[in-house]
Amino acid sequence: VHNNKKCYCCSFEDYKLTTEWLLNQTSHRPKIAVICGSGLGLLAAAATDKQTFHYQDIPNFPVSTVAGHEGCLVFGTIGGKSCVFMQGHFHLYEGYSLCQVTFPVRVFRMMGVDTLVVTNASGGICPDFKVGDIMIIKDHINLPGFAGQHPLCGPNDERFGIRFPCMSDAYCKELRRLALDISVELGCEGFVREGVYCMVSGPNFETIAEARMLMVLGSDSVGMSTVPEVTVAKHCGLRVFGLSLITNKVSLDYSREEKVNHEEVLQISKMRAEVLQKVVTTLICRCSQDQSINTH
Ligand SMILES: *[C@@H]1O[C@H](CO)[C@@H](O)[C@H](O)[C@H]1NC(C)=O
Ligand SMILES: CC(=O)N[C@H]1CO[C@H](CO)[C@@H](O)[C@@H]1O
Repeated sequence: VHNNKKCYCCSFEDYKLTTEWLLNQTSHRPKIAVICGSGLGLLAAAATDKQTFHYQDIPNFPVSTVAGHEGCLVFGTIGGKSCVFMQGHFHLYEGYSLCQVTFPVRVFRMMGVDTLVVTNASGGICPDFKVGDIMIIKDHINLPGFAGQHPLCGPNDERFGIRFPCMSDAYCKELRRLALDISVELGCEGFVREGVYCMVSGPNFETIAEARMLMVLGSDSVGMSTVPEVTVAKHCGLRVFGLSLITNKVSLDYSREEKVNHEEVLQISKMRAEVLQKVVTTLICRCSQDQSINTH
């Protein structure tokens, strides 16, 4: 019974009700949805004509339990494009089911969104990465998924997508290229990288042995979120673009006493978070809404 609930807690009607409710409350008809990672709330600040909904007021929406993590859905316009921003998202380690974690993604799809932008913070595993680097997510490793913690477990609802979705092109190549072009124009290509994001459930950080394993598996960075949302987005046909801010270096070496200057780390993260937000807003302004770019 427990397993059933975990895998199949939201029906099509649940998503539909939430979608209808939101469309009734706002005249925005967003094509782009942005999941704002921690410290990246400014993404929504760049928008005009804003309309904000607290998660607790939206029917069926999961509510953030963490104190000081207020959740809001913000509708707004950037560069003439209607967008919706999620400020505050849900993690497996907080005890949410994967169905709750990914609930907003299907609602976005039903509202008419065609592009999902995910942003987050992660720990750098690739030895070349430095704190403050911005990683364009090229691909991911769904480690919890390997162990059956997968958002698409359970009966498949064909109205959202097919039973066995392809994941080999989860992160849109055109948008990745556009982001690289934008980073050159903004003069920040020196700290913009591309890499593979690996998801772990958390909440503890990796042991050294685990971190070494993740490196051997081909991970460039590690974090505790994002992959379930991307998986569900790809399943229902959304185009996905992801950026991850490297906020720390994962320890890979027993002999090294990492002396981290936390002050410095916080400062550089804050500075680079602003650059990341600039890249995303420019990308939103520039990206083509033509779905045909997605069909190769
Ligand atoms: C949306 O508005 C329509 C028309 O006013 C109403 O019939 C419907 O019940 C509303 N739906 C929700 C979920 O609020
Ligand atoms: C670091 C990481 O992997 N995940 C972060 C993603 O963003 C949320 C907040 O939006 C943080 O709480 C997570 O720690």
